[in-house]
Amino acid sequence: MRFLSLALVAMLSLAAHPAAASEFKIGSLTVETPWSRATPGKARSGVVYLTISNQGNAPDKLMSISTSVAKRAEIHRSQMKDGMMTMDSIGALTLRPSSSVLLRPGGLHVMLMGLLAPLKRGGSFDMTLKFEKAGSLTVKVAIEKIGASAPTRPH
Ligand SMILES: [Cu+2]
Repeated sequence: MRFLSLALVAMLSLAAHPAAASEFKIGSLTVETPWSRATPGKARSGVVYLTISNQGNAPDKLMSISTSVAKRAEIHRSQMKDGMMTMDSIGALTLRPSSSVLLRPGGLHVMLMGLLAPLKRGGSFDMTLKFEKAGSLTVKVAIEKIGASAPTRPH
């Protein structure tokens, strides 16, 4: 009986693990829940969303992004202009002290340009964020289904 309950606890913790929200830290910065969308066969671009929090008391900047799944990665901002959704590359992203920046559908996002292979649902890839002060941080990006509007959340 004791063995059985221990086995059950082990199984439950294994099951809970992949659903845990992903979090990556460097210095006073935390990157939460990086996620992307699966892409159809011939797509040349992809998108990544995440949240960056700066718990420190000095500003930092996200300077550049790189990943082995695409030739280039840029920070973009989507916005409505004259009734049309447009997006612009914004260069570096300022991270104010004691605040969070959300990259999410309809707003800021990381644009992957020149995808080298389709992004497959359920998979993941590494992406490296280079910050002006904190340095480089590699995060694991989870790939959700095509057209997903939010990451899969643990229940
Ligand atoms: Cu874009």
